[in-house]
Amino acid sequence: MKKTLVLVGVFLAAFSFFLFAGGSSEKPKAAAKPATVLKISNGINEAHPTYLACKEFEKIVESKLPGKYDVQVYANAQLGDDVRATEAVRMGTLEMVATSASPLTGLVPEFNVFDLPFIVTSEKAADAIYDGPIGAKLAALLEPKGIKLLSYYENGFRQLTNSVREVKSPADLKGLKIRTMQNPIHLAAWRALGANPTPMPFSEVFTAMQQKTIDGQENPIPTIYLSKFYEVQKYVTLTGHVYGPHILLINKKMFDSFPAEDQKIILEAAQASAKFQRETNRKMNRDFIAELKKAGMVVTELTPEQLKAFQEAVKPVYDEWIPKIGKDLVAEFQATVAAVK
Ligand code: TK8
Repeated sequence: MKKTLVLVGVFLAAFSFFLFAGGSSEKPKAAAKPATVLKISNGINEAHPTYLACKEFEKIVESKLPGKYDVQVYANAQLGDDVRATEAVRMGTLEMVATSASPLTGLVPEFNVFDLPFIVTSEKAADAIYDGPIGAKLAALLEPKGIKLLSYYENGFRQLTNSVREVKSPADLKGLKIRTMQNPIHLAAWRALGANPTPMPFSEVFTAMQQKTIDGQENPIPTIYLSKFYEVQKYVTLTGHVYGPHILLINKKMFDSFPAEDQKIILEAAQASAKFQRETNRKMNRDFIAELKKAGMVVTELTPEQLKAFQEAVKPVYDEWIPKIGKDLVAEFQATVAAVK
């Protein structure tokens, strides 16, 4: 009986508190600070590992810092393609972007090192670059530009696709109009190979191939498959000519304004999402070759001799670009790759 009374009392007290405090129409005096919105721009669709990893980042940040951050991931270049979204992050009109590094080399020319054809030879070598001193050095170069690099995702080995003919040698490229990223080395390399390259933001590529304003493009297998390029392209050649990173960036001034403990959690979340991203991308990279064949594409593997013809043809690109990127950086990069083999 006594117990029941106590319970009723507690209940009434709670109820009246709710009526007079919670239920009052007046605003509470100390309103909770609204969550800081972190929008992340993505250039590819919701099925791509980079988008999935950004969602992973969202999940970790929001569960470890409840109510403090509201991470929102946008796909399909809704917030701008790589160049525009990165510029927005730099200006502080957008918080974050997951972008290819290649279109940003106007900002930090050293990032061009990734674009030297055939410089990265394996996924393991890529990890050694990303997670070692070179990855850190390149990240530091973005900071004076107002950008903080949170982690290295991967885009992966880029492969050539086209709708005209099977490509087994540079001679087969003659006259083919190939879309490239907005990057000078990519343009130079495809010119050296005999193709007719044209730069274009990723978001315009599918339509350009459909309307045949371009014959082909080059991107990693997961992107080719998930963007349904097989609907408008017949041939894929496993050139693996460039291994590109996707980098997760945030406006530096904003990041610096966060409390130290939040910064730590955000960085850890970025690292954890990168691990997930690379694993997912690598699995898709293996699995989707069969899917492309099923979808009707002709997949051409090059023999070592055939590949050599491509490597020889792009040598002049190295001669021209090593001085611009920095001899020491290129040498350190190559030594890191060689040490992994
Ligand atoms: C997506 C791009 C894409 C890249 C390209 O925003 O542009 O071809 O490979 O992944 O970053």
